[in-house]
Amino acid sequence: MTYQNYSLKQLQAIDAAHHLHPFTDHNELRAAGSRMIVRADGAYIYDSEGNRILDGMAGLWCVAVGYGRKELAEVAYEQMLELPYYNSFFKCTTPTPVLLAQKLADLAPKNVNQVFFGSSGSESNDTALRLVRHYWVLEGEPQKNIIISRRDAYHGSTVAGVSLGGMKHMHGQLGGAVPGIVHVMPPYAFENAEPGESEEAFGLRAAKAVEDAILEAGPDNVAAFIGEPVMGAGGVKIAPRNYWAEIQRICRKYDVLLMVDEVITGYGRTGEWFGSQYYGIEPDTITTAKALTSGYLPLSALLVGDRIASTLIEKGGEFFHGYTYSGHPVACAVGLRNIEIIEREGLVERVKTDTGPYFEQQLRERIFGHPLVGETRAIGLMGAIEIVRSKETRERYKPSGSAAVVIRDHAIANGLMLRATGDTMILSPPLIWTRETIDEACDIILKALDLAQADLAGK
Ligand code: PXG
Repeated sequence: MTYQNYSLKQLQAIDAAHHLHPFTDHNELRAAGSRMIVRADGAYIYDSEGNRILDGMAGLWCVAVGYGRKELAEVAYEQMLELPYYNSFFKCTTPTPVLLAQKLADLAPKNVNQVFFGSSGSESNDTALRLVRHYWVLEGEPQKNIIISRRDAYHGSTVAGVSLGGMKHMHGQLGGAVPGIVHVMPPYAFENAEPGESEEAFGLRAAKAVEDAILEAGPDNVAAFIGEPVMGAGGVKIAPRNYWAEIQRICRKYDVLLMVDEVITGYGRTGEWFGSQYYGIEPDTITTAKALTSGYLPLSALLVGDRIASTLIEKGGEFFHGYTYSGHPVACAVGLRNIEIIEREGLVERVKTDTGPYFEQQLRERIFGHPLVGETRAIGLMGAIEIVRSKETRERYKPSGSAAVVIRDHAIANGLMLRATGDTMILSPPLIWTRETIDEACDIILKALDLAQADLAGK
């Protein structure tokens, strides 16, 4: 029996009876009923009521090549018939993870040549944390185990992911984080720069917060720094241009490993294959997931730099870590073909030279002028719109986050799916978007802003 035999109301009732959604107020959802997305094609998703919605979030930052790619379905089908599953434990492996690892090593910064597979970004951040701490044990410095992260960082929802992340509300529900993780100021100029402070000065000050934390803990106790090249779920917070080079300099100075989380920025989003390349850094670990398969199947890959890899291989013995689905043959087959599509269609280059700059320009020239907007910013196809009550003072509507939700709901009702996080609207569309799609999205955003302005009058 297929879902088409059920009415929306029936599906919503079954959903309420049995299905716990992620990041959800379950009581509130049960009162409202969920939105049922039933199919998708290219840049559009369709709900059960027949509404066509332009997907400004690429699913959840992942559907890089857009929906309805027959060749991804075919490659999965063929691999399932040939070999649906075998593991990579006990000196075995299968062909597709081998070839995908080679491909990723090829695309990654030149110091990064090894790959450890998982099924989600959270899992791969667990791998990264374990690997980095294991590295220092192998190097004879087991006390070097503190990790420096940033407030508002998102590194996943497992215990290690939440601990690495800097989301206060998530820490509050953890009942005890993984010990030894310290959080410092994020490089978020819109809220954290002093009046009159230049972008460059703020970039140096935000990087200095990392250096201060290293010095406070004692460099001999610090294993690594972790950060997203662009903070995604935290609100598309784009660091000043000089921040990452400075972070790398500080890490090298104190012999601290550099871990980057490219679960969102990996595979073309910034207009380079990796955000690390955009910022010209050579990290020791790069966590990736999402666009690796364009979300068609779950797959993540921790890319491991030569420094850690050579110690692991030469001094390691057995590293007691791995997942049933590490190197899943079907997911890796889809990953390989997905990357082939991105290459064949020149999507990374197109984001870099055409759609990315156009997106930034349209946000600035068309959206920034609206009275509710305090700032727009974008990098590649990743953008943010800051919602304010006063453009001049950057005062926000109260309670925090209330205005952005109104705008989001108007945008969805008018045919554009986008996110509200706190007081920031977020866009992270499929890399197949064209200038025309960007125009269409901006038209809807402007309409939603106007409607919200009327709703918010007097608030
Ligand atoms: N790191 C980063 C940078 C992420 O964005 C993860 C790790 C965890 O990946 P998995 O595959 O375990 O979910 C993510 C995931 C949001 C949102 O609200 C963002 C993510 C996941 C769910 C919601 O923007 N990013």
